Amino acid sequence: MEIKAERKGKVVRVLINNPNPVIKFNFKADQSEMIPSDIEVTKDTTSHSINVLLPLNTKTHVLGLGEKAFELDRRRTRVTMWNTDSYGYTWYSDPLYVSIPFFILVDSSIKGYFFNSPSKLVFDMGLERYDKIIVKIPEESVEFFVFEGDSVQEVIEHYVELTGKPFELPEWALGYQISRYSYYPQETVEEVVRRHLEEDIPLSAIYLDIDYMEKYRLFTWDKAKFPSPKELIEKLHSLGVKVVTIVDPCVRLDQNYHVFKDGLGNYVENEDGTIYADILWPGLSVFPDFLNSKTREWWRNLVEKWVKENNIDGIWLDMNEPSPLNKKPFNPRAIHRLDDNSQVYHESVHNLYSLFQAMATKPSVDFVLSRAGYSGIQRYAAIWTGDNTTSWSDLTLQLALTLGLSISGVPYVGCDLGGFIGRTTDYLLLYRYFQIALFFPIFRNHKDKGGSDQEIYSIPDYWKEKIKRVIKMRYQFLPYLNALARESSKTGHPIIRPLAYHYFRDENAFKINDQYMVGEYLLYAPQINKEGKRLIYLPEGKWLNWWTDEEYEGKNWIESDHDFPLFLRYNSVVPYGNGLITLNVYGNSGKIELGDGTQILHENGNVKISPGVNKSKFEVMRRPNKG
Ligand code: NBV
Repeated sequence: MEIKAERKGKVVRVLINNPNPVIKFNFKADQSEMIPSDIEVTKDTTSHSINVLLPLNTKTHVLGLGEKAFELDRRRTRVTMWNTDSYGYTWYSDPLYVSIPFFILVDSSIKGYFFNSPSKLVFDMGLERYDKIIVKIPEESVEFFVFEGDSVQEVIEHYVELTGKPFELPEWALGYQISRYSYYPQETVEEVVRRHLEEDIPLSAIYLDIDYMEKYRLFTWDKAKFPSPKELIEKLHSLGVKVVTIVDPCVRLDQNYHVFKDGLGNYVENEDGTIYADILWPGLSVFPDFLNSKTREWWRNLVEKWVKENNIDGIWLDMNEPSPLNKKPFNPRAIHRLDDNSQVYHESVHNLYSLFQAMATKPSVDFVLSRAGYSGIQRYAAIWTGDNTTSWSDLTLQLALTLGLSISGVPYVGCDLGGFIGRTTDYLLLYRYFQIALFFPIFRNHKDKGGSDQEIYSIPDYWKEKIKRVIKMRYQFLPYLNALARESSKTGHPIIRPLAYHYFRDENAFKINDQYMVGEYLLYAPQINKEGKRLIYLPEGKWLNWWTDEEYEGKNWIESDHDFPLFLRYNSVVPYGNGLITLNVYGNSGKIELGDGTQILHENGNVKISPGVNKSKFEVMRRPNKG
């Protein structure tokens, strides 16, 4: 076995044998490097696989690994990277839709590890061997990267530097979005939007699920249901509402269907050179080979035409694990043709399919929401956590999933508010979904076909008013969320963050899965149980109750039955409000760059706004505000 290492700055690349990864991230080493002494590599000659072992001592914490239905500290878990359609998943279901083979070890030092392989990797974080992490790679060669840093944030910065900066999230994508499998016909879509607006429920976007298509053929309208889509979209736009259409990766195999015919030569094949076909919504379907740049160009054009012709604002990528129907796996021996004309089996690149699909889609549209992904997906798409089930245990699971993705380089994340699967009249639970997600970057209500209505206008007015209040509250925080989205696209810093992201020297922080930081200035501890009462951990430093201005000394536990337990960190500045922006300042320092680039500097108690900006848009509020 041959092992080499090379370095650039704080990033080391380790090469075992002769890796030739399909996705090549831009890394130019400028010096050779010793093999890190804590890394052990073993080889299994019978299964042609490699194991990479790292020490796991009693104090080591493990963060990252993306969308995993486990506690945020991944110690004592064993997870597999294999993008999977996981309808109805629950706590500890594995794998789910997204694979991010990147984790961060925190003990006396802080290091990130990224295994650039889209095949079925297994990460055993101290189950098989109490004192070891074992990464199992079903291949004879692999490259992995080690990122050094003085903080968790710095390690994530290096990882994002390598795998790509997040795209610029349009501001509207932070607003309230609604969806249903499926709204139709056209008049109903309009009515759903109007009902929201009539009830004074802010709304930024509506999603059209698969029933808008003619027999589920991509890039078509079912003219019976949607006789004049352009007019519909124009009307929705005039109401201030954007439109996102779903697109699946399946092209109906049909000689009379123009997309199928035009795309010949661009589909995944069988070993014998025939086109690989399987059953999906449109019946027998074929799959674009997104790993090939010619196919991506063909697809990019299709999306561009679709978006331009109809004035569509966003594309929603579903089933892109990729997943044929009925839990049937995508043929592992299907063939992808790469740009250099070499061929690879699907099983060795499975986890890359959605990344390349998103890469082919994003250049034609401002916003992409994807179900599946691999490292780098942040450059092209936001992620939602797929088909969750309406239940109390799902609340904490959604916190773990969105925070797990956030700390793995994927900042734009959300879940189906209310839960996708299931019927319920438990409106308290629906309310709790909105409460936990108050600051989730993607804030979208979505429901399955068999589920009960969960549009806010359709529920008893007591709950309607309460949820409306949450949505309106979110809109007050949009200047802050928008500033954080901007920060994400420049640095990869997540918008919502587990406590351990900032407080990695605090043992408690690693065990808290149901509180999160919003940027570095706000700490939120959503109510997650029926009683609406909970314990909250405040890390070191001083904190201020956002609502009452009460101050607390950190490294302390407090109890709260407030509906939105929210705390402002000492030394901060938080912009708030959706007209006049109130700059909430606490302590002596802090800075923030707003969505439009305005710089706000809080220094020695003074607040400076970057020159040339109309100051009358802002007011300064010193906290605590004693009157
Ligand atoms: O397109 C229908 C659904 C969609 O609503 C959901 O969000 C996806 O996760 N889709 C899955 C396909 C089948 C669901 C049963």
